[in-house]
Amino acid sequence: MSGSTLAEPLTPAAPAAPLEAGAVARTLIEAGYGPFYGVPCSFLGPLISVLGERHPGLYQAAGNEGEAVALAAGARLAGRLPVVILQNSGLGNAVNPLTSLCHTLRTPALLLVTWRGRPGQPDEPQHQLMGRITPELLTAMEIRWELFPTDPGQLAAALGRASDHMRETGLPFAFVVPKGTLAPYARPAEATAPADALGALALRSEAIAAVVQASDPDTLLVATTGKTARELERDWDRAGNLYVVGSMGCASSIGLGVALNAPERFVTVIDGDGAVLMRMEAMATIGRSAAARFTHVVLDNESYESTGGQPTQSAGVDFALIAAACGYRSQEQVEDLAELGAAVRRAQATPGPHFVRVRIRAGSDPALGRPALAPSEVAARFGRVART
Ligand SMILES: Cc1ncc(C[n+]2csc(CCOP(=O)(O)OP(=O)(O)O)c2C)c(N)n1
Repeated sequence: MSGSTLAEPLTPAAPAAPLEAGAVARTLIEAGYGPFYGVPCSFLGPLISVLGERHPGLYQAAGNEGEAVALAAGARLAGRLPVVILQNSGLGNAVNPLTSLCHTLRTPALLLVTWRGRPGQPDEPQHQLMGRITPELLTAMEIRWELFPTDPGQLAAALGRASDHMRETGLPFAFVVPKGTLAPYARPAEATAPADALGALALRSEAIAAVVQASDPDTLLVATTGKTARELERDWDRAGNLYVVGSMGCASSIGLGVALNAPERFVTVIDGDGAVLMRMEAMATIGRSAAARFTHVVLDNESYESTGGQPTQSAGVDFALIAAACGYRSQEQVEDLAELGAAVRRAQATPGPHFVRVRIRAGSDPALGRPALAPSEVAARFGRVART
C-alpha cells in the first residue's frame, strides 16, 4: 500500500513475525541511511535502543519531532541520508518544517512514522483522530509513503525505492509503522544502570504522592501525559485533577492558562523531563507571567520512561537555572521526598511562579492500567472545580 491511495485497507495489521530491531538497524545503515533523529514511540522504541547501544553516535534524541525534522534537513545539507523516527502524534509538531522547510529547500529525509490509533485497532482516545488521518495527512503534505515492510527480505528493496524517490524528487519519504512491527528489545544487563547508583532516588509514584500530600487540598493539579497522569489517577483521583493525555509538553501551558484565569486558585503542574524539553518555550512564558499561585514541578528521570525508557537530554540540562533565567520567582532542585514536600509547601507560601525539579529513578508498576475516565469527562469535571 502506498500514499497514492487514500482508502485504507485494514490488512496487513502487523507482520506475522515481528522484525528484530538489530537487523532493521543494520539494513538501514548498510543502505547508507543515517544519522537518526527522533522522539520515541513505544512501537519504535526497540530501534532507538538498538541504535543507542550498538551504533553509538548515530541516534540523536530531539526535543520534539519538528526539531528532529530540522536536524535531518541540516544533515541532508551536509550530505547525509537522515532518518527521522517519530510517533504519528508527533506529525503535528513536524508539519511546519516538513512543509515549509523540507518541501521548500528540497531537503529529503526518511520518516519512520508509527501508526498509533490505526482504524480497527483499539487505542487510546488521543490517538483516534490522528490515527484516522495519518495516511491522508502524509498524502496532503505530498509525502509519498508505504507501510513498513513486514517481510525482512523486502526491507532492502523498500529502502531502495525510498532513496530513489528522495533523490528524484528532493522530497521526504515515509514508512508508516504499525503496532507489532518490531519485536521487543531486552537491554543487555550491562546497559541497565546498577540499582545502587539510583536506588536512593524516589519512584515517580512516590514523588507524586509527596506533591499531593504537601499541596493545599484545593490545589488544581495538572499532570503530564504518560505514566504521570496514569499514576495520579490511579492513586489520587479527585475532581481537581486534570490528566493530560497526548499534547505532550502542553501540561505547563494548560496549567498556566488556568492559573491566569483563576488567579485565586493554587495550580500545580506535575511535568516530566521529556515533556518539558518538548516545549521548553513554555518556561519563558511562565517565568514572565504574573501567575502568583502557580508551581511547576518536574519529575526528572532522565528518560522517556512511558515509552520504554529511552534517554532524554535532561542529564545535561540545568532546569533550575533555565527557570531562573526565564523569571520564575523561585527555583529548587531536590533529590528526596522530604525535600520535595518542603519545596512544594514553600512554593505555596509565597508569590510565584515557582519551579521545583526533583530527580527520580525510572520504574513503575508493570500492571499500571490505562486511564479509567474518559478525557472529556475529566476535563469537564476539572473545569467545574476550576470555575467555583
Ligand atoms: C508529540 C508526541 N510525541 C511522542 C509521544 C510519545 N510519548 C508519550 S509519553 C512519552 C514520554 C514522556 O517522557 P517524560 O515526560 O520524561 O515522562 P516519563 O514517561 O519519563 O514519566 C512519549 C515520548 C507523544 N505522546 N506525543
